[in-house]
Amino acid sequence: MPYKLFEVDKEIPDRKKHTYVKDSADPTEEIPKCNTTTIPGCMTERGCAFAGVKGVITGAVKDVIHVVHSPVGCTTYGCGSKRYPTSPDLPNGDKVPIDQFNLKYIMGTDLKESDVVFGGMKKLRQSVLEAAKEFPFVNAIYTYATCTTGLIGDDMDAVAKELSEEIGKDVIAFNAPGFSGPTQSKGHHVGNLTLFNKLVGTKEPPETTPYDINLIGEYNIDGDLWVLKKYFDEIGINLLSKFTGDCSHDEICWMHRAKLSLVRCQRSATYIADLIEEKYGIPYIKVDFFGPKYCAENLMTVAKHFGLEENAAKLIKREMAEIQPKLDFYKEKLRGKTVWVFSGGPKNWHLPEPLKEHLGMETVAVSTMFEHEDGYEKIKERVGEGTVILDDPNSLELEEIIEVYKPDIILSGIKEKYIAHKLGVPCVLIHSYENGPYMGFEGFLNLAQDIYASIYSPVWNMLEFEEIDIKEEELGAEIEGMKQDTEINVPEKEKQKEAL
Ligand code: CFM
Repeated sequence: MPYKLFEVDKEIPDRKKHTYVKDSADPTEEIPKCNTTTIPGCMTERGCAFAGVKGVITGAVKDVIHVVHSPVGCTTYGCGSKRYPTSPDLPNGDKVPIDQFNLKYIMGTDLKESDVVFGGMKKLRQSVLEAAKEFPFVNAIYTYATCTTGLIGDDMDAVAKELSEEIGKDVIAFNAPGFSGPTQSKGHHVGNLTLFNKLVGTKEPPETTPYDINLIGEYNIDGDLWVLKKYFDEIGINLLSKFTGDCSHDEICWMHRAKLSLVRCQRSATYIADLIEEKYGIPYIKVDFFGPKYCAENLMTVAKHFGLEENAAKLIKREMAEIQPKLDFYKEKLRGKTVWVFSGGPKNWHLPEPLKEHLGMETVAVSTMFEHEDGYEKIKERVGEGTVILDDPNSLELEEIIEVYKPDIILSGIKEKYIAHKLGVPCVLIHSYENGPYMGFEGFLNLAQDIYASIYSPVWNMLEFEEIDIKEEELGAEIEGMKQDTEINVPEKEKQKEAL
């Protein structure tokens, strides 16, 4: 049967529709149920819609200050960002004076109870003015709605419009309160729409060439974008705008002047490519630079668009010759090793084929936090028979996958890493990377090296797992004890309340 219910999900049978096992004999077009609210009771790994805007789309822009309109918790949470480094250089020759400013600074309105009762717009105004004063070099101020302000109903657009005129810089409001969608994916969408509606077409680039492109949905994780930039520079293609890795505010404003858009992360950023095509007639190509084969094919496709295929051929030949001996070494060591890939979405269809083709590794399971139907179709196409494809896994399922499928390694994020380690399984981070970049020719070699180093680390042979055989009666006694504790504590709490 293509759908599978995990042992741990016996009490929540609704989870069955979210787990599909690839079976080519299955005549249906089925894929896991996805892009819907997490089933109550599941300890999900997902983020919220606000995280989707600030943590993914806008957090990489290097010359803006972010003001989160929230009680302080969301601001602190909003501090955590992807590992997207930036260079200080701006298109007009200026430099951002604080190194990695986008990773280091965030501001918040610090809402209190009275703001919730009487409205928070005054505080937003005050905070934006303070931000402008504190960081005079920024070229724009981005503000964010959160659950609290979404519920109060503060008109952030009105405040932003008024302040843009007052400060003389773009002040933009992103209206994606945490609850506004089932996952961070909703925030990606809102981020795209807001940037398109408010910025694209509002400024002109200092100069243009016939080889200008928008590189969309590339966030420069651990330097990925810089690898691609090096390739495009050599081929003769100019990155007019980057959306949004190592990007400046102004670049977004002149995205309408490119000759072609490339969409790298197709989950988080196809929206803006569609809108730019519709309004300005700029075509776009969906691209994949993970793994040498896809990287070569896609560089060639882009180069052909501009009649620069000779340059691309030269680059591909040289790069392949350089990495091949090392790839052969890793393939020798990693052939037949099994892997479970767990990312937000796209990396689940980017990675299984290159891992198989270039390293001989078998993907036994893939899971995503927020992928949509189109992504699951790509995943289904690119994984082998019997691979488990899982939507929005809960923590207990993660453990069951490890115990049942016994992958040799897990490629995932930080939340899963230590579950894996506790179960004696190595893990390489593929969201923020270990020793990236992981994209392009040399990037794939870095990934191979990290996988090799993790699997072959001597530490796994030093672990000793003690079999703990908990008898049912003992477990019963333990639960009884816990119940008693709660019972004892209840009247205590009541007493405390009365005392108040
Ligand atoms: Fe796109 Fe990304 Fe991803 Fe993503 Fe992400 Fe990411 Fe990811 Mo983590 S933008 S959807 S929201 S490729 S942070 S760099 S790794 S979950 S698969």
